[in-house]
Amino acid sequence: SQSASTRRGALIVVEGLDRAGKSSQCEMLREYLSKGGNAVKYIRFPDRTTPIGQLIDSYLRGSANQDDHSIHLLFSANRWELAKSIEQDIASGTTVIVDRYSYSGAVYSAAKGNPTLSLDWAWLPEIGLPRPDICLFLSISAEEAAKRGGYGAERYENETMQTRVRELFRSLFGRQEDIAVIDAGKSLEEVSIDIQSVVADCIGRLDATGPLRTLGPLAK
Ligand code: ADP
Ligand code: 2DT
Ligand code: MG
Repeated sequence: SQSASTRRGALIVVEGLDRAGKSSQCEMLREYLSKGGNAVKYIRFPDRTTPIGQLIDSYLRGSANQDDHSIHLLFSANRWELAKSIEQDIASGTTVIVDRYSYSGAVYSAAKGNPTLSLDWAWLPEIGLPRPDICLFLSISAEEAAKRGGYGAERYENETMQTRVRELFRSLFGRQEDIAVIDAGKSLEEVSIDIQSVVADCIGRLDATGPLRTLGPLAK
């Protein structure tokens, strides 16, 4: 059980396109916070280890096909199945760093151009999930990303998808709060320092923020 004086952890999400540097920065942030004496966990979505995650993994690798809506709901279910454990960690004082979240969820599905899978439809199953205290969007140009290597073999790792995803991230982030756009075209260390300052600020405001909130509908 939790004592009344336990300060809750922060929910920090890192988002961005392929090769923006999300996983590198999550690891650097984990180390920075941990050295600062914070209890910290680093998780990622999709979590491919659960039964739902294994279906997602097969889909992403191309060894299984799924209806666009069905796979979308599985990605969301994969967050819902971990929601309780995230809430418990936060309540017990652990800061949770999340590599991709609902934002990728809505944007990648909507980028397919399926006429019955709009960004607004895609957002609905995310409503009620733990709401990030801050979402760091690692923004990088297509040119800079290309310098970091070619596309992998997974579904979505192609120019057409990435271009649509970039545009949809922009429109989604115009309709959500607590988004910090980070210039991810700088060096690993420079990006890390920019992230640290935004995160320190977010953690400093936690008492004023109050308890962990839930994701709400998209603004018009
Ligand atoms: P993501 O998780 O967003 O796909 P990664 O962190 O895996 O990105 O980084 C993709 C590649 O780009 C890796 O080879 C990584 O070392 C490199 N990289 C990441 N950040 C930078 C940076 N700021 N400058 C140069 N290379 C980077
Ligand atoms: P990585 O494991 O390399 O990050 O790629 N995706 C992710 C979705 O389509 N919906 C989601 O909800 C999430 C979290 C983005 C995972 C790929 O899966 C996509 C790239
Ligand atoms: Mg990654």
